[in-house]
Amino acid sequence: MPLTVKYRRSRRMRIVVTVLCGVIPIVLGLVILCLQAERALHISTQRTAEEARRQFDLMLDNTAQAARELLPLAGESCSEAKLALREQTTRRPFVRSTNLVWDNNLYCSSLFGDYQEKVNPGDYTQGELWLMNGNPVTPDTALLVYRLSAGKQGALTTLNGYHLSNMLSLIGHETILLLQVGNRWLSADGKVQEGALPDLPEAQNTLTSSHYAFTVKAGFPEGEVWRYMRAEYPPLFSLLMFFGVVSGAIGHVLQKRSTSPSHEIQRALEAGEFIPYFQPVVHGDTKQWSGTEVLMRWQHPKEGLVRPDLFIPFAEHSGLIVPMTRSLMKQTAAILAPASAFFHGLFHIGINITASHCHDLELVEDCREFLGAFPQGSVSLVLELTERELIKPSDVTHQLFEQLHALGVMIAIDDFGTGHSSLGYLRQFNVDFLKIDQSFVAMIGADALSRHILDSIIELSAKLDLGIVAEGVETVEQSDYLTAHNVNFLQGYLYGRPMPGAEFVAALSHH
Ligand code: G
Ligand code: G
Ligand code: MN
Repeated sequence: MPLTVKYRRSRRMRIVVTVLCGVIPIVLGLVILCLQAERALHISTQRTAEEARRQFDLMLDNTAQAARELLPLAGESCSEAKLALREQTTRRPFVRSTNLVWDNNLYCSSLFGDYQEKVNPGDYTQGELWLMNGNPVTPDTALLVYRLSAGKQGALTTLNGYHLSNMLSLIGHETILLLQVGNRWLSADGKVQEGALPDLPEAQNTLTSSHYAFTVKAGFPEGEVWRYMRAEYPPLFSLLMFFGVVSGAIGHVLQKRSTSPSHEIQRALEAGEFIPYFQPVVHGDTKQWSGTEVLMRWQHPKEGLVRPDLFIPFAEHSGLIVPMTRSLMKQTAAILAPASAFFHGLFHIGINITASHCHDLELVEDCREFLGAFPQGSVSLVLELTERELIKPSDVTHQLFEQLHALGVMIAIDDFGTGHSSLGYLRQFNVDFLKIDQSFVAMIGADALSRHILDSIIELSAKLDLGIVAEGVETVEQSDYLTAHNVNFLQGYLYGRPMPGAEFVAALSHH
């Protein structure tokens, strides 16, 4: 049955929606936290790079100042200049050595005095800075050489690499920080390497000095964002989890609340909660059980037994009344067919139908199947159509009622007297029974006028040759009155209340 599949899918759907309600805020929150962590790391590397650039600028200012003071001495003999060279190395904290150059020839050094070495300006980035991996004096310590020249005069001052790598590790104690000069770069471990700066996996920031020919780069190793989140955000993670659970719970509750009546009816139909109750109909003269009206009840798991007035309107509205009635007919056949031996003559079984049953010919098949469940000629199926909402005649309804009659199914107008069906209407649908509404039966013994209306109805049905059933018979007085007026069938609490199938079959076998 398509209803079954639809119901299962929507149940799974509900679980999916609940899980999504819980998971989406958590995922969104994690994404936001991740972006926030990336931003925080980026700000951190930006600050680190700025601070490193500022410190290196200051150190180079100091080194360049030494070179500026010595440049005028270039060309003088080394023995005269060497004291001035040594004074600079002593006075300036970062300067390791100073040298004088004449015509690209290093001829005087603070360390060795007279000296001879070729100077190649091409070694210097922008003719100004050269990052070396050491020199013959200290082969393992990096050096940064600053070159200043004017015509043939030149001065070289060297900055101790120890200070540089120390600065790299102090400023970037949690960050990877690198200093690049030309095609060489220095890391915090004091090693100088050839080539372009490596890419740093997270939050990379590169800054170039506006005063000297160097660049610094700051960044973090792979996975730093996650490490940062784990270190900084545990309280936020707990909060996210809490929101996820609350949101999932709200989603769950809202879905439960938003189940529409028709959805709930669909569920009940699938669960087999709609069951038939049976109220006996007795012969007017003998008071023997001549049949039954099948009345639907909803055995609700929480609400208990629900009366049809409370759910039939919803069932009709959603079109579910058709499969519900089909299920009711199947259950009725299963309950009553095995008891057919207790039927006295032709047993009338009344089933209530509504206008929705008359839109197509499906009902014919349902009735055929129903009758097929009983021994041939043992039952007469009576479809009760309430007078309160009459169906409109059309090609389909004519066909439907013709085929029903061909099957031997009878038609009763239920609650007769409460609506306004014309004689033409009764003839058009080939009506077989009128069920007098219980409000008229209740008038018996009241005033003369009410009794007059009742008498007219009985008279009318006799003239039209229609069977007549009086509903709601509660007293012996009513029963006697109706019998005296030749009402063929009686139904009411006086003879039996609507009862479950097993009880009805048991009572039937005793009558
Ligand atoms: O037995 P009871 O009080 O529950 O019936 C209340 C109303 O519900 C009656 O008008 C009766 O005709 C209607 N009813 C009972 N069972 C069915 C049913 O199976 N189909 C329809 N359409 N109406 C029903
Ligand atoms: O389909 P219909 O409207 O005829 O359904 C009959 C309705 O009348 C059902 O709700 C049934 O429970 C109710 N009923 C049946 N017998 C009596 C009776 O004797 N007195 C009263 N008050 N209600 C009855
Ligand atoms: Mn009825």
